[in-house]
Amino acid sequence: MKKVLFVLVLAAAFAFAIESCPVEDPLPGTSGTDAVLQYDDGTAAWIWSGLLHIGPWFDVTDFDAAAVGFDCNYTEWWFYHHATYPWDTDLISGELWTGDAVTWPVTNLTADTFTALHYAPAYVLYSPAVSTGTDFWMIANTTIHSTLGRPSALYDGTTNFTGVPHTFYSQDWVLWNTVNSGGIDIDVFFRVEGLISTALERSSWAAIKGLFR
Ligand SMILES: [Ca+2]
Repeated sequence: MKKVLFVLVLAAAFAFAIESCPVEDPLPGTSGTDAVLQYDDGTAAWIWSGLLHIGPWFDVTDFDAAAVGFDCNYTEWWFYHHATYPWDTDLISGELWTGDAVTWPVTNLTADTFTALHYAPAYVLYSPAVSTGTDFWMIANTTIHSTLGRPSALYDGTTNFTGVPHTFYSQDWVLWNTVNSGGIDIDVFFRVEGLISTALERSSWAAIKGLFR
């Protein structure tokens, strides 16, 4: 009986643990094409486990100062199965939400269950594309399929090119924290691909519509 109790207590403690460890076999740089937006630097450095909602807040004007909108064709998600943090599932909910780092995620745009892969990209394709606006969240929600905050996502080991943190996590959907390894706010390997619309494109289109009206 004592042994059973001990196992139960251990399991309960484990379920709420947030843990992280370095990647043992870092990939070389894998920066994306022009159409792929990413805050991570392409060099895998950390694995974090036990996070319930994780994701980057995308501000498309970080990538094109003239951006006025974004139509997302697909999202790209990287996970890592580390022996120290075995997965209880490889299923996860990949979600897009409106919002920024002031409002946090506000309105759900899409949610799709997909299968996470070990140290390889998993893709969620959108047809039609999802119009996100210039500020939006890409969130991995582990609460639907896991009781351990898994699968564990992959992170780099650096701040990003914007100078402000873009990857945050929340355990209660209210308080959001940066993912901080060794005093550095790092970036999750979650990326989006899509079409950036710019003010110029919109005004050109208006002019064309005017011409042929
Ligand atoms: Ca980084």
